[in-house]
Amino acid sequence: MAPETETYDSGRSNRTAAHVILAALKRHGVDKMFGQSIPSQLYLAAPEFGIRQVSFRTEKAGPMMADGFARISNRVPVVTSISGPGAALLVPGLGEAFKTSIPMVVLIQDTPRPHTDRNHAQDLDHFDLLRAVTKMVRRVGRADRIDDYIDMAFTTAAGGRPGPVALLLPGDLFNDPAPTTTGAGRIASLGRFPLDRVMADPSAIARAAELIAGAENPVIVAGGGVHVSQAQNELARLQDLASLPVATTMMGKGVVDEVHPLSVGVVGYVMGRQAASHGYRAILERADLVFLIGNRTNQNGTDNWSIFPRGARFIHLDIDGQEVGRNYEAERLVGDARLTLQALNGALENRDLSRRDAARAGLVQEIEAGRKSFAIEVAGLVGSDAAPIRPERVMAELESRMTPESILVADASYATIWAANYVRFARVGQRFISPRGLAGIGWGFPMALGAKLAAPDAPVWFLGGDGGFAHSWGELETARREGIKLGAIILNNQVLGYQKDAEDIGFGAHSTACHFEPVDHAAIARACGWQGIRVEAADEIAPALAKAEEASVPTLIDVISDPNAPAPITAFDGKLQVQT
Ligand SMILES: Cc1ncc(C[n+]2csc(CCOP(=O)(O)OP(=O)(O)O)c2C)c(N)n1
Ligand SMILES: [Mg+2]
Repeated sequence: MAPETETYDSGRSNRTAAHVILAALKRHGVDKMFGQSIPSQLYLAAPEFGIRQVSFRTEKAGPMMADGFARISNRVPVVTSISGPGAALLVPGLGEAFKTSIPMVVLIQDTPRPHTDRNHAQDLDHFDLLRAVTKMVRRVGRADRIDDYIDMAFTTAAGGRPGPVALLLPGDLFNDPAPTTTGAGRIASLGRFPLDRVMADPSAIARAAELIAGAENPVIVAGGGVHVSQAQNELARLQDLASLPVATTMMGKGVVDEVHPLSVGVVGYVMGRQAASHGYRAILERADLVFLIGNRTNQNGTDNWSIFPRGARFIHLDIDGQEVGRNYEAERLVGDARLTLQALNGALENRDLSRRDAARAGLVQEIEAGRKSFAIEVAGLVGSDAAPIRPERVMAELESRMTPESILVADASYATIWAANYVRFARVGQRFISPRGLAGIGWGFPMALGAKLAAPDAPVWFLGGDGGFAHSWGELETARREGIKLGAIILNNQVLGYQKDAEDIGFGAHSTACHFEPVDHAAIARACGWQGIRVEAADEIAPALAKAEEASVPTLIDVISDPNAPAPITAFDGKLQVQT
């Protein structure tokens, strides 16, 4: 006989489809849903199932908070929304999650079944709306299929290459009586990712081991897929076993210990003069073998597909075979990174690695020399007392407060680049989160709220520009209401910095949108119940960070920062001499 499950008590006549949905979610380990009251029937019944609502002020924050939560917890979050306007506001966050392979299940209250295609108040074609930003969209037409569809949604979101899935639930469905058959006996709990670990072809793994053992100048470039797969320890083992220099993309930052003697930091479009990886271009340029792991080989991660030499061979390990060979013809390792690296390490243990062993001392020396010259190059900036404040100084102060457990979330624009270059992560698997899927400004703050929900005991810092933060001010109150305590640092340079600098370089002028009127973010924060601290002098940064740590409420530090401080983007090098 099928085991009894806690799905719902089908014997009670007042049970509805809403209860069936909640029981299925509970079975998948869901204990919170990101939403704003709708679908009401779900939220009103949710406490019965031990599921609570995490609400927000702007619906676009929902999937962004869920994204931050998923990246830290490796759990599949659930987001809910109303049809039409609410669904439209899901698109930006879903787009980010789709591009960066972060799963979530989105439940959208859709037009009631009797009203389809009659210009119902908030009707939209949700299939077309969501097609570009989801792995799957389905409409659930009958209460007796709810468990089928919820299970399918979790399987699709968390399986293979993870990503968002949307279920459209007609508004009248929630009140349908619970069918007596559905769900009974189901025990599958599918709310974690990666859902199914599959290993790459063993013969391809053997060939990869041979290539690595025989290469003169191999290099690993690890991406966010290593975090998704939780393959950090296997990568660390590979780095040491085969004495491989390991670089990461922005998404991959933290997958290796960045102070390990064989770690070269973040590479890609940020290798300009004052970048931490500036001195390591040679390691990439002379590579005869590039091992890409969980790496989309996207524009920024490859600096316009320019950082690898033409003659290099590639090994590419990814869960999505479509990514393998997209930009570089490669030995194909299609599978889960953790499982495949375990097997690869096993294969390498049985090989002659004397060539790799012999290369180690030279590499360690080269990497150490790069670190030293970086430290000399940026000493004046990280120690700068200038006002307005240099972002590099802010980063140095922040780095000194980071613990191995700290999570740093940076918004798009320069904040990501400052953090990636100037805050080194000295722990395997430490987390840096940044919206690199669409590189949209304004995603970072809600992501930070979600990250803190996933790791309530970890210190969480958010770093963002003033332009991007204006996209998400509304969520300040959310943090207070939900009891989310974090530190937010705003680089208040009164300008769309990256945008302005790119226009100045590209066109010799910038548009009128780039400069803002002064904004007092500390006052905005205080108005929402935060501790708000304005910092105008460099020596005020450290005390402000300490106050943030000590406070019982979240703290915003509004740093009046230098508008003429371009981040070390390679393409910007030496091109912004005159800055106005
Ligand atoms: C949603 C969105 N719109 C536009 C852009 C283009 N963009 C890239 S950086 C940037 C400026 C961001 O300014 P701010 O957040 O103040 O950061 P700063 O560069 O000044 O540190 C803009 C508008 C973007 N990335 N995302
Ligand atoms: Mg700015």
